[in-house]
Amino acid sequence: MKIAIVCYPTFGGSGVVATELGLELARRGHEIHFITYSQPVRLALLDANVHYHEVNVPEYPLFHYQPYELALSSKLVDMVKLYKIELLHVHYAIPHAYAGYMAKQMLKDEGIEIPMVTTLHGTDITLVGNHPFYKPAVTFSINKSDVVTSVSQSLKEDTLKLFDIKKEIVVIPNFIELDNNKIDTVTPCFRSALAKDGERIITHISNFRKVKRIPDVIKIFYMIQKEIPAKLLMVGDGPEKEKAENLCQELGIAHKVIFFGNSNEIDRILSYSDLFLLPSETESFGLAALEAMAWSVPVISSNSGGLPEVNLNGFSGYLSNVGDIEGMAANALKIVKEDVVLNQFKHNALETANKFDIKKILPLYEDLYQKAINNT
Ligand code: GMT
Repeated sequence: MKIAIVCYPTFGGSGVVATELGLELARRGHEIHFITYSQPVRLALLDANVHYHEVNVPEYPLFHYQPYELALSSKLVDMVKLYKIELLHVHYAIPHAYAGYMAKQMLKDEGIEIPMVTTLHGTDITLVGNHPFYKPAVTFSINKSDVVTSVSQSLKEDTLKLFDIKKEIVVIPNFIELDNNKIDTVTPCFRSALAKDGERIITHISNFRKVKRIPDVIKIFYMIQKEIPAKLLMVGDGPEKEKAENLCQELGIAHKVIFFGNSNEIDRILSYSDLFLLPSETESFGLAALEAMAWSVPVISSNSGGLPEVNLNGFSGYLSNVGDIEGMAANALKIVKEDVVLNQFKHNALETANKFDIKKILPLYEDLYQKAINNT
């Protein structure tokens, strides 16, 4: 199949999922065209089946806001015609489903019918899309998609609760490439650069937005390090990062916390980690938790959104109510205090991640694409 993938190219779950999906589809022989405003961070263009087309938005002084949707829909029309693309898969409803629908209409005018699959990722529904300023356009473009998927059952339920959706929503969970984990990263000398022998490594990875409850991460770690020797690795960047650094200073733990910023060394960092913290306000899926589990790292998370579908309470880690930092710290200590317990949780985390192996999930998308193309 010839498939166009539209996504956000930045660090962030939906872009990562879209990129990994496209790369695996390309490995399986499909021709993939990424169409976005810059090259997706995890995309290396070394494959004959992978193409990248940049959406350019020329600056014009009259515009206070440059019209990205217009440029994206025009680019989609041009690329569909040029490469005879058979299907559009847009990730994150805003504004991609809207631009995709416009492209479909323009193509229809020229006698070209192309199906559009829209994948809902989370904040496009629960935070941004739900805003009254966007809601009518988001509802419209979801209903006009030929196929709608969501990354968890919980997100499906939220979508049906918040929007007047007439389309069926198919749940296809996010996935992980487990084979990657064979890479030779577990080099003791690197680990010792981060933590001394006997110190546990606790990790958090996110875009440091409010929804991630970054102060909770720091406070949970504060309680952990009072009981056992430990280091906290904070990976990522975003609006809450500076406040987090200040909080570490205030609590007197700055020397035990390393802030990495955005990193391309996620696999290496996770390979050294003993525990992953994700106390988010809401999380439609929690891809970062799954990435941790794929490196045998147990997860302490909140129980909101789709997290209980990924992190199994008492098995791959523990779940607590949002904001229950005492409970999260106590659960964290239950896991990391004793080697024997930690090793059991590590084993369980990997076993749980296996359920989300890309090899199991990808055929679900292929089936869906084929049906959408056949029905067009
Ligand atoms: O909030 C983020 O981490 C970024 C956001 C995105 O779209 O890039 O993540 C959402 O999509 C991810 C991939 O499907 C999910 O794993 C995240 O849980 C979801 N974030 C939220 O729901 C807050």
